[in-house]
Amino acid sequence: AAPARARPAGEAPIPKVVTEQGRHALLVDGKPFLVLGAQVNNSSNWPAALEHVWPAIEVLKPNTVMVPVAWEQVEPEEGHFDFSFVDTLLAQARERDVRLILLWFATWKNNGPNYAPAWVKLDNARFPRVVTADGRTLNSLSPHGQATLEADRKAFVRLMRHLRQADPQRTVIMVQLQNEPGTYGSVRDFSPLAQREFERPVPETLLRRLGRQPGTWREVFGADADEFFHAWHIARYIDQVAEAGKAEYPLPMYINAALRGPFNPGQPGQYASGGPTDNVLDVYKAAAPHIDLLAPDIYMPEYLHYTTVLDRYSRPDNPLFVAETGNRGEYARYFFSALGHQAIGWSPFGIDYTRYSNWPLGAKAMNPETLEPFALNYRLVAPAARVIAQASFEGRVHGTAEQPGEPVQRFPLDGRWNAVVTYGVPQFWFQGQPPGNPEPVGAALIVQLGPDEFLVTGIHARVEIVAADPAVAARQIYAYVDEGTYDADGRWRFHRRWNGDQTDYGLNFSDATQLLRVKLATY
Ligand code: N0T
Repeated sequence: AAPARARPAGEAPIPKVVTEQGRHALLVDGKPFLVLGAQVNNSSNWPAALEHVWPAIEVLKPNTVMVPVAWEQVEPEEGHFDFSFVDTLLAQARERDVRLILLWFATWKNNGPNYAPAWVKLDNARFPRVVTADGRTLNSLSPHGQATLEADRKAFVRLMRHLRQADPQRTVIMVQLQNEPGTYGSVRDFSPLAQREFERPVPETLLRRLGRQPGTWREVFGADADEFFHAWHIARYIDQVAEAGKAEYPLPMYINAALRGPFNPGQPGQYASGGPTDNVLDVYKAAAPHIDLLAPDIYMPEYLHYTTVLDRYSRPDNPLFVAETGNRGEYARYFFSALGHQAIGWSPFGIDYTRYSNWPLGAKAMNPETLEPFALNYRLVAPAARVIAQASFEGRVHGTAEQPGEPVQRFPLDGRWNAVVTYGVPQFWFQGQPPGNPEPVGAALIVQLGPDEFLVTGIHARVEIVAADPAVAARQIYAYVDEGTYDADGRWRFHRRWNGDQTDYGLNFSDATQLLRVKLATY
């Protein structure tokens, strides 16, 4: 039978997010793709800034660069569109063979409309802002402004229409809608417009999703009513923008979250109220069916905080994508934790040489030394990225990062085999209590390739794979431990075989770029 909708020869399939059995993949060129990301700084969305972007990209070697496209730059005057920056960016990305994720900075860029055109952000009557309970007007646009929605949506539709015809190569693989939406300083809008809405019954879709009985927002949600209401309306607003954009060009679309603390969240308004924080993910899922995923921006260096956030955003109904993370060295190892949580991608923030630093969130200075631990991640994983993305879709990827004070980590692989990862021991032999690394820089990745075969890599870690059955463990040996890499067509290229000292005391990784194919056996 002929395909339902034939594509012109040479045109690549449109990227999409797929879910099977609660596991996810981002398909690029029709196959699972792992985003090895790099996000540029907030003001690097101009042609003159790009010359300071690429030198950092050449050091880090991501496969995807994340760049803002500001509403103010594409529609400086109402109805007059200018996509010249997008075209420049597309051409330069293609020259460097990287994909792009575009960030639509519009109604909300961290609470405020600073990236909206002057004709929007200076017209409070037409585009109303959030009003607090005590009557103050905040610099955060209200999700209840119909004219605001229409204007944002119209501009976004034009952007997607432009991309559809300017990018048959699918250089752009995903689009972020807004940036860390939500409101600081008030749980919601209390303007008369919003208040009327608040007194209406909770929408049926939301009741069904959460299994609640009908009533007003206050009746149904009690103390959470104000925040859930704001989240619902921001999510509905963004979903309508996404829906219209997808009607032009259905790229995957996501919303990123300014997180609240996983254990001590504080009050909505202290964190971005109405954004996709961990307590309102279900509200967003109900309100925004055109959004493929909700992505955490993780600026919490502490192990339990970081990994708890990964847990909460990696769900059968939500592919994990770490849209931003700090670019300080201590964050680098969490790339492996993200892979262990089935991430479709991960991206440090602030990757360019524009001489800006968001310290203390990130590093004090951006330079090749700062980039090195992140570059090591990508050197290790890039050749196997397609293999990993496919394996992740099938639940065969295990990744972990070093936790201070926990120098030994044990976890099951497939039921037959367990992993033991040890930090801070020498490569040759060792007895006693492992000390952990002087700084917690260690990480490990184990991808199951077959019943007894694994792809293994790591950073400052010793990895052992031990049979779960002690009788098997007593007789286990390596059939082989082969160091090599994958070529561009995904074929394994053998470099050398590890044996003797290199295998007698586990598989010891340093900061060398080493990828192993390990086959276990018993005698
Ligand atoms: C991020 C970035 C950029 C636990 C900060 C993080 C980016 C935005 N916001 O450089 O502005 O566009 O998404 C907010 C983190 C708040 C502090 C959390 C401390």
